[in-house]
Amino acid sequence: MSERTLVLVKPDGVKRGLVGEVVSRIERKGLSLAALELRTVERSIAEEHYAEHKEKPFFGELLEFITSGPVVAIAVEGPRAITAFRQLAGGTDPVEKATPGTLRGDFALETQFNLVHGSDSPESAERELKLWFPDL
Ligand code: IDP
Repeated sequence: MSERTLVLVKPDGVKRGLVGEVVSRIERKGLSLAALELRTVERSIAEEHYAEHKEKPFFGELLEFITSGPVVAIAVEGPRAITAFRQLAGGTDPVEKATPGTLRGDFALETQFNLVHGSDSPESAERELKLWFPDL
């Protein structure tokens, strides 16, 4: 059974030229791309995207960061795509939680600048895909 998940290459990943690396790992895993777009995020979309973190102390910085430059938004499709991409990404803290071999484990050092986003559940995936790709 196929499912879809929302992946973002965050502004740090785009600035560092790591879009190809992220897309390559998604494709090598066997997942496919249902939609892909380079986009600078409006603040309102960023706020909705990260609504669950509204009360967190890092919310302000997170919004500044995610709107600081273009991101690449990707609708990724395949069997267990949500979990499959979370495994490719690695844990949120790229040093303590993400292991080498994962995107964050291989390419990131700071929790905020952790390169990629991936939806964390079927409910989040549905909500986030509607927000980023309403016509998909
Ligand atoms: P996830 O991206 O692995 O699902 P979440 O806990 O949903 O992790 O956090 C969303 C994003 O917020 C993280 O990817 C990271 O960029 C940022 N973030 C999370 N925790 C912190 C923190 O303690 N300080 C700064 N930024 C954080």
